[in-house]
Amino acid sequence: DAGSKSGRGALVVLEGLDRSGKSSQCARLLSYLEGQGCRAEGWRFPDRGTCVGQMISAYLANESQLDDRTIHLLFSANRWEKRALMESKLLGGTTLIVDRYSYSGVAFSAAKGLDIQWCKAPDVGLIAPDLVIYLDVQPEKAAERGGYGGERYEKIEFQKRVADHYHSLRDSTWKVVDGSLPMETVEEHLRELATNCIQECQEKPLTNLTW
Ligand code: Z5A
Ligand code: MG
Repeated sequence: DAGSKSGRGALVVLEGLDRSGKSSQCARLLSYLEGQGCRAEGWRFPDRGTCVGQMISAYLANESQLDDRTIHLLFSANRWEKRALMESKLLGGTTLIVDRYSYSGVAFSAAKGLDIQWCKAPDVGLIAPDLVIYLDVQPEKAAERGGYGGERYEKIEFQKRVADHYHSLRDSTWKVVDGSLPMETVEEHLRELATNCIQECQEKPLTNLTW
């Protein structure tokens, strides 16, 4: 059938500091890919729609208090509860454009002072992305953008520590894009990166995250 002939879908993750433009770019990339006739879905983490996601959402809105390790494990559990569906979508030929993933999990918790190896451990065995696009924006620049300051973590000093940890997580699947460029320019870069990735990984097996 057409699905197996065209191979598996790609797992494309967008990462970056708060207000770096991830959600805007995910939406633009998704509509571009759909317009090209590519089967694609937009996902995001945290997925606030599940029971675990609702606990995370309350925590982020400062409506509940949770120990740092507890919330870390909830963020990871929120990815694990979507793993089986993620795998079947990818194998069925659907490309997933994912707004934040395990790198957010590690970078934010490590920025609070938790041990980085401890932070990585619960995500070992999740599906490894084919491409991680990091939208690089200075924390000061990001803070000038709309909507900043509402939720927990939206403080410049904290964001700087998050940026340092993101830096230490970069591997061969990462592409860094200057997120301070105009939205349309960023969008052009992402189209090219995603299109190449989707073509290249069609025949590659899925792999698991090992860090
Ligand atoms: N978190 C965690 O701790 N552990 C985990 O495992 C995970 C997450 C998965 C909520 O995430 C929090 O959870 C987050 C990390 C933590 N920390 N905080 N706070 P979230 O994904 O739900 O966060 P969000 O509320 O969706 O927003 P965001 O990610 O911070 O923003 P964004 O998606 O990167 O940016 P945007 O909404 O697309 O754009 C922001 C504004 O900038 C908007 O007004 C745009 O019009 C503008 N913008 C965007 N691009 C540009 C350019 N190129 N030029 C000028 N202006 C622009
Ligand atoms: Mg967002």
